[in-house]
Amino acid sequence: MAAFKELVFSGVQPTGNLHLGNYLGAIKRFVEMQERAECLYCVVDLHAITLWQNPAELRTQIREVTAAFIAAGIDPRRSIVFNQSQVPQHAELAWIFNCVARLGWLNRMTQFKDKAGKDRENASVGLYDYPVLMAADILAYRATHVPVGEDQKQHLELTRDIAQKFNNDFAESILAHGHGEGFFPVTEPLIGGPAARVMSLRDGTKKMSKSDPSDYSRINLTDDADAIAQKVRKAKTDPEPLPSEAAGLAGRAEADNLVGIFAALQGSTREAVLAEYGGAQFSAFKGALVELAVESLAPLSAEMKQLVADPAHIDAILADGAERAEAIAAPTLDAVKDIVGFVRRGPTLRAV
Ligand code: AQP
Repeated sequence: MAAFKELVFSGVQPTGNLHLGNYLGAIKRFVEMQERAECLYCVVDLHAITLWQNPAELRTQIREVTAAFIAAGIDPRRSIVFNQSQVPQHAELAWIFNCVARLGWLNRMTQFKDKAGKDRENASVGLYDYPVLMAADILAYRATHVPVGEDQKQHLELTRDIAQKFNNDFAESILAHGHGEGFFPVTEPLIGGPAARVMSLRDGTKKMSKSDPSDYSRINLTDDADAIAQKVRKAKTDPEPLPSEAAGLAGRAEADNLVGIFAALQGSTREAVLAEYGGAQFSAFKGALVELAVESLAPLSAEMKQLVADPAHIDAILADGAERAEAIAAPTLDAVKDIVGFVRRGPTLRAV
């Protein structure tokens, strides 16, 4: 396999209020990755429309997610921040990958089953094809690392399968075009930390999610101190005090979740949190959690507010990012077209 330059790609859908799960499982880790490699962070609006979106709200939400990226600490001069629909290579590569991916692979995707629910026949074709577009997002940049929450693990396995099948199916052509062995990297998922799967505050067995009908199930990045305090105080718990060691969280989903959130906000581990709060009642622990969450989220939400008040500035960040993203993706697509056997556009009749 050829050596690939370390490059990070990840995306967030502009489909509603961003919550603590999106922040701790993904965006906070995006910021950390900037120290390590070249990073592309994408507002995946093509993914968003796999479920119907109100057009005016979609535009607002694209700008809000961009603002959240910047407010969280992503530097748009250092990292490439853009929205997917401005870079046509995503959709173009997705089509080619549609012809590489197998139906059987997509039939196994649990997110489609969850989101389509019982009304499968009525789901959009895009929702079914979502993981193929995600593979195109990542591989258009030949990204080597993808930081995501645990819910995206299966989709990343599919990305790896698509990369490997493309490399195998076109092995001779890849070599003939001088690309060495393996045109696409087999991307590494970066899933981990204490908040890889933040759970609902109302039910420790369900993922914290934008689409949960109860606003009390999640902490939104734009919630003020009062809302955060109310939601944490109402969060479901059990009657036992906190254990002193992480093993004692087994079978206590809600306690495990709150301790994981605390650890991720603090940049520590469950063990470190329990070393301090082991034996404490939830009333005391929740008080400390509210304080930590407000202290972490208040500056973020204040900066988000400021940024969204200037949409022209956000649009300029996105335009700049799209230009830089396309400069990487366009040569990849040209090479893919050569490898697949397409005739690329040359001089016109007038010129020959
Ligand atoms: N609960 C979570 N815990 C940890 N990470 C999470 N992510 C999402 N929920 C959690 C991660 O956030 C990134 C962006 O997610 P997304 O908006 O692209 O898609 P999603 O997973 O569909 O997000 P939601 O909020 O849960 O929306 P719905 O309600 O539509 O299902 C990804 O890296 C994701 O792993």
